[in-house]
Amino acid sequence: MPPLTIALAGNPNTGKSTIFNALTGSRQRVGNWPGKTIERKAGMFKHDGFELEIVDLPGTYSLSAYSLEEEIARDFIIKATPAGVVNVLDATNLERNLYLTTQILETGVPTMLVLNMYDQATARQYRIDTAALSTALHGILIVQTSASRGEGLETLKQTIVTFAQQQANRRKPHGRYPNQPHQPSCHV
Ligand SMILES: Nc1nc2c(ncn2[C@@H]2O[C@H](COP(=O)(O)OP(=O)(O)OP(=O)(O)O)[C@@H](O)[C@H]2O)c(=O)[nH]1
Ligand SMILES: [Mg+2]
Repeated sequence: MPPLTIALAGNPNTGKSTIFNALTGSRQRVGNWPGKTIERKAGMFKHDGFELEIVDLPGTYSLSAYSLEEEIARDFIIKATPAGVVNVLDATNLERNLYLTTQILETGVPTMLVLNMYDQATARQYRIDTAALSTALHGILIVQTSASRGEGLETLKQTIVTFAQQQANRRKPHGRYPNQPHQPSCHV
């Protein structure tokens, strides 16, 4: 089976590429989006025997398709239907960043959140109730990172594997009920 694809999405300058580099290392392919002059980066992420393709989407404030970046991000999420979206947010500016999150969630594509720039949020003495945010978003997986300092990246890698495994199980026929005993079929 080919590896699942996960898209990294978020506002500009939230640390997506820093996270992309940390996840994929040197296993990257750089090109352009078809018909566009904007760079497309994809790479392989391997952790705990699990392999995924990660695509670094251009930074966008929304999926409205008013700009080339928004069109690329929107088309990738809606038309290429990745197995999941890892939405990277700037933890110092959650209110603005969560606008894109709501639009991504509306697409119905499984999503997890990364609250990056956590060092900056801590320096400003912001207190973020991650558990409450997760509950408000129906139990969405959330990880806190300071990617440029390498903080939280191990937890992020582990959580991405958990997230991707959830999506892989959803895609398997009968994957939701692996322990259900075989039911004899009913002949009428
Ligand atoms: N303080 C701090 N800086 C960070 C963190 N993560 C990334 N940065 C810095 O933030 C800047 C932007 O990071 P990028 O990874 O290029 O962000 P991006 O989301 O890919 O940006 P675009 O592709 O332009 O949308 C860089 O200078 C990073 O070093 C973090 O957790 N804390
Ligand atoms: Mg980038």
